[in-house]
Amino acid sequence: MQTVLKMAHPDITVYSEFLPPTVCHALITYASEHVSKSSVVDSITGEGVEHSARTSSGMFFSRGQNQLIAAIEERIANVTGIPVENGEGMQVLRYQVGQEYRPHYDQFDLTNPGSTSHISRGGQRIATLLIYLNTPEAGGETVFPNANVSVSAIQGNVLLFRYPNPADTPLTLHGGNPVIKGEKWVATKWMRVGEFK
Ligand code: PD2
Ligand code: ZN
Repeated sequence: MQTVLKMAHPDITVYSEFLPPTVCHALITYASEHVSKSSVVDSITGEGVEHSARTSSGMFFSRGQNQLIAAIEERIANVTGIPVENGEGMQVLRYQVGQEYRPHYDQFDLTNPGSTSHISRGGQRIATLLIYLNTPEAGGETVFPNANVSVSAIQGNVLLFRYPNPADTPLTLHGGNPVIKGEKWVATKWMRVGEFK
């Protein structure tokens, strides 16, 4: 594993070769049998709803679902310094041509009534870690439009960004660019300030 990008504001790190291609491939193979349309959190009810801003498909692993997932979670805890218990279940996303995740914040908006039920399970999110499971032929970069940063999806690479400080919020706006050619597979881990139950 090597650090290929590190910046302070926003707090972003990119590592290469976090996972070997064989493991990336195994995750894609398993997930491709289990994906369904992705959702976003409804601001009023807090429930997951389909939305044009997020057109991928995905599936969730529960924490420690099997030995492989537990080993990856252990590695994530080592790299981030955030305990395994603070992580939400790992999500694997598939983006086909034209699919995207428009710019958003991963932290919950505390002014939305729909955030209450999410906050009750471990508090606010403080960090996001994305593992790129394949390399799309074109497109699919993760972008931070307010910071002018674009991270290419490269198999095995990891993007970690932290947002513990509300003052950094505008800079952590981020999105997944539409895939132009091929597919994009990515594993997402959202981490909380406390234990996620
Ligand atoms: O897949 C991405 O590049 C992406 C972009 C923005 C994923 C997420 N957000 C996420 O899972 O929160
Ligand atoms: Zn996000």
